[in-house]
Amino acid sequence: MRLFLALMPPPELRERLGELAEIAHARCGGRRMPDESLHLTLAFLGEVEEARAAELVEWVQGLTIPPGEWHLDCWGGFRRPGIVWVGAQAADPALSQLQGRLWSTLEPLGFGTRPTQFVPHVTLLRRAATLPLEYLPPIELSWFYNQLELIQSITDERGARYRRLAISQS
Ligand code: 2AM
Repeated sequence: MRLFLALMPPPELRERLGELAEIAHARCGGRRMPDESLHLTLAFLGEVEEARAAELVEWVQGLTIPPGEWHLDCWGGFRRPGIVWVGAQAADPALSQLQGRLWSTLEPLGFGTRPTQFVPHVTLLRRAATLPLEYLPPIELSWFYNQLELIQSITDERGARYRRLAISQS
């Protein structure tokens, strides 16, 4: 099964991100991420066997993460897959530390490979036709988090949908 670790936005922020996705979609086209799928990926694990996924569930359920606040203040794009995202201009030391700490456990256990770069972002659109990011409105949002989730990505003919397998301690 295809798994990743992510922060899920609290309801009010999810709604706000959904509105931004709507605005971006009107400008850029492409496929808008459904509100319920909006997230910040901390670690993409790829395909994991079911037995090993059970280990991850147990690990995540016992995990406590330091609470934090992430400030979102910019639009961004990954040109090739036409991804439009929102994120932060400045690096966020707390998020980088959290991501690093997760990979320090995951990598030795053989769960995927630590990426060379970590650009925290929330994908709002995929396969956008154009990326006229300069025409999109300014962003000033705060994301308070204190838990992370282990998510399964299930792909069918309608695209990918996400299922929570585990959540860390609050
Ligand atoms: P994205 O938001 O930039 O597309 C579930 O698929 C999550 O894992 C998505 O948030 C996606 O990031 C990320 N993801 C998917 N495939 C990936 C890959 N090969 N490497 C790193 N992250 C990936």
